[in-house]
Amino acid sequence: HYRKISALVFFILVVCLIIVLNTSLRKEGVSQSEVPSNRLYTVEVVNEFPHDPDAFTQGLLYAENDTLFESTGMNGASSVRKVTLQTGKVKAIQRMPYSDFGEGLTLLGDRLIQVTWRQSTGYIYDRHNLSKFEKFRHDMPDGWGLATDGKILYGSDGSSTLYQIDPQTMKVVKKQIVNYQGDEVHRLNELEYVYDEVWANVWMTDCIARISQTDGSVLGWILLPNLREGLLHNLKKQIDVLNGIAWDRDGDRLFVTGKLWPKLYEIKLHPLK
Ligand code: DDQ
Ligand code: CA
Repeated sequence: HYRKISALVFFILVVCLIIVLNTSLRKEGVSQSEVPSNRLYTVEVVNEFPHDPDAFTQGLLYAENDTLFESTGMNGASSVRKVTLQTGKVKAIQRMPYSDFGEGLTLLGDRLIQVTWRQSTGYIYDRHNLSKFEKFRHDMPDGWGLATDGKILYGSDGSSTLYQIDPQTMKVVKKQIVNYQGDEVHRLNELEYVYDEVWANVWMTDCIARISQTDGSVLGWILLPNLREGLLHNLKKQIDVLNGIAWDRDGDRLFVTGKLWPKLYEIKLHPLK
């Protein structure tokens, strides 16, 4: 009799254990799918400002006091410039020689660092008067985007690789393959370090990828086709692709523009439901 009861108790215990395990596993499954990863965002334009329609924007960043720094491309039209946000007026400019095609730009301390297209070279300028400090070589195969978290430089070269570069030696110290749910994301272009993530324009798309700097995975996509389409609607002139992300960390303001776009936009993100 005693044996029968203990067998019954054992049986009930096992059933309880199975139920508990089962529900906790299922819970884990549910909460996993509720994690807001791989999210899509649309944008709301909260402000628009004039932008030089002849600027083939390749690098953009916000410094302070409503001042932006911008790098422009095309041989013969490449430059580094200091721009007033509200008016789009160029306050200072350093033109580049015809042989140089300006690309990514970032600011580290007083050093404004720019890479060039197809030459594995770059320049460092004084942020105050844009005078040239030095020319350097880096070991990315090509120069497209540049950004910084204040310590390390992040670089792109048009492939799916996100480079981490030591700002003292300009040597690549780490490489990550940027991927969205396991698939490589190619053509990474202009970069910005935002909210401890690396944001990248994907060349020839109206999308910005929000990349985890820890593992290179894409955490979300910002969809902005309405900006270029809106511009095209009202314009007679040709414009090129969306390119250029700047973040005002103190004011938490986000700015985007494009190559040859007559406007620069301040945007807010909204998760796509
Ligand atoms: N990039 O921004 C994708 C890195 C470069 C875009 C260049 C497009 C214009 C090509 C003009 C060729 C003149 C040498
Ligand atoms: Ca940028």
